[in-house]
Amino acid sequence: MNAKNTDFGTFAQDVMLGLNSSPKTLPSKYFYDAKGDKLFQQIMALPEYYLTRKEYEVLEGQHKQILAPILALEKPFNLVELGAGDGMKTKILLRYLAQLKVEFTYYPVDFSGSVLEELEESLSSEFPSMKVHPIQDTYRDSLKKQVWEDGKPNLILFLGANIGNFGVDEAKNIIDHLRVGTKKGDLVLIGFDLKKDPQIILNAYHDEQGVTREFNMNLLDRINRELDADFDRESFIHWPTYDPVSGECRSYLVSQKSQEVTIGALNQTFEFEAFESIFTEISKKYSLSEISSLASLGGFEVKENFMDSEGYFSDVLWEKQ
Ligand code: AVI
Repeated sequence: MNAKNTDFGTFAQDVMLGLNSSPKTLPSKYFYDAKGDKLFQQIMALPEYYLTRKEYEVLEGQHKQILAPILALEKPFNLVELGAGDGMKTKILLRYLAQLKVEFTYYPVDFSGSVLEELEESLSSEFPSMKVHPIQDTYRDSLKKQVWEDGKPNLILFLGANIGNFGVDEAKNIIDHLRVGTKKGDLVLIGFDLKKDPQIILNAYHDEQGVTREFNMNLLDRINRELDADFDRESFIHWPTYDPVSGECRSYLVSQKSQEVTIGALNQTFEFEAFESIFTEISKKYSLSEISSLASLGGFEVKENFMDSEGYFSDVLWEKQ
């Protein structure tokens, strides 16, 4: 995940806004501090958390077909990745491209400078001659600036079901940025977690070992640590829900009693009624028809849905019209 935000002022302000809202809410981007990053690594290896394994299966089994349209142009191109993270999945594509000795420049975009530094290091040891141009920015601002745009064809990657962590309107807004940030013929590959048996989805966010619970609770720990607060994490429960109509998996932290929490850095005390909740994360699951509507909204045509053998996950390839 790339949405780290360690700016103290912004964090404090977002916590203040979220806990003063009704219902209370906290942005999920703040899950990802050093501890949250480690917990997310553990989540990706959980038996219940199928998303990462399924996307690997897609990329490992179908990378040749995924890259065929950009390779068919027989021209140097740009490979732009929004939210590059550790680049583990992308390396499947990079290895194949390196093997073919085609000319391209890789533009990994990530909000975290340290993530980009680590990625650059690991890329230069595995692919010493690859042209890599890291961009430290948000998805949206990078699409506005398009520093990669030089008239060459672009393949833009947005993997990992990260789009699911945005609400419907925000996801549409990102697609709109993709519309503005691409030209005719450009390709976009987006990872979507698909609607499926609701129990399978719910289990992915309610694992037996309790790692996802820790991940959610880490938000309270982080507020305690960084904003001098006194959340008693034992008095909150991790409560994931899944609505099969909207496809929204939503996670909450529910206060088991009426209590007050003081946040020193905000100089404010927040009241919780018994069983009042804090909404912490959305993880939207999509149907194929919802995905094609999003594509047309951005002026794209679906070229192909690359799915795993069980149809749990899809990396969809869109072409700008
Ligand atoms: C990063 N993102 C796609 C994960 C997801 O599945 O929504 C984050 C996550 N939250 C709980 N478990 C994993």
